[in-house]
Amino acid sequence: MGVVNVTPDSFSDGGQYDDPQRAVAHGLQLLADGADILDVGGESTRPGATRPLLAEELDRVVPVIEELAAGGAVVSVDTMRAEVAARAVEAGAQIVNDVSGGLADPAILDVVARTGVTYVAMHWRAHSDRMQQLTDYDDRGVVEAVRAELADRVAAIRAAGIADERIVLDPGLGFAKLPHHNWELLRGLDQLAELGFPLLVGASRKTFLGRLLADGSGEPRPVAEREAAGVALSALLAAGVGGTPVWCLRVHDVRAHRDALAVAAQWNTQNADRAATGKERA
Ligand code: PMM
Repeated sequence: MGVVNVTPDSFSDGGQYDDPQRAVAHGLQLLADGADILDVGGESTRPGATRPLLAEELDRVVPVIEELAAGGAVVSVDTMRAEVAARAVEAGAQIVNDVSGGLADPAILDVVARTGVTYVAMHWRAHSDRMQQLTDYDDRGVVEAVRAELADRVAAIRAAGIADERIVLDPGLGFAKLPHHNWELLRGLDQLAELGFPLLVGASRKTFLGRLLADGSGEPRPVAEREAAGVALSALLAAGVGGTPVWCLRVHDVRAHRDALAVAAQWNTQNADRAATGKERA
């Protein structure tokens, strides 16, 4: 999944594609680079961000989705608002990617149920101005807590009439998480997969990677210089190192992450071949 942020203020690429034509051109480039899905968003969720008005969000995403979907792309809309989801689906989006998992605007679940699109529900606790005050995961630990909170969201999603085959779950890296929480979640993906749904992971360019690569004085690595660490992580996740290959990786530099997927696929093929040969011998 390639990211098309039509925002002036996203932490990863804010302001680069906030004009619709530039956003469409970027989406087409991501497709050429090997993206299967384009995730078009008009609201920045960086820590501390203030929300755009509904009209602003619509103006940002609808024309971009219309054009990309008309060209045949599988488009996902990254929104927490029911109205934006409805208009995006009308414009051709086939997936609603809701970072709030239906908590910010519960009516979004009715839109998804009515339109029959796929729904990505991310683990979330509050809007960006407040989320980093909500990083307490008590004695259960972050993996158990996120699993339980996602299970609650699944119950609400099912109650709205959305079929299991259309639900995807996401641990929400960087959302109400401290750096070590993100690593624990990545190591615990198999426990989240036990809920029975495909997993989407968005690690690309996030702060926990910047902190991992901090310089000697503790200054995090700038956003634009975190790509290689994200690519390494994609290779591990795609190879299923944590026990569960993820269904979808949400990334900015699609070409580099595609290379990581090629490495992971080759790795897994060779392992499968060796296992088969071993069986024949046995
Ligand atoms: N992260 C961001 C935005 N949308 N959607 C999903 N499903 N998962 C994520 O981790 C996620 C998301 C924030 O990152 P950005 O500023 O790079 O878009």
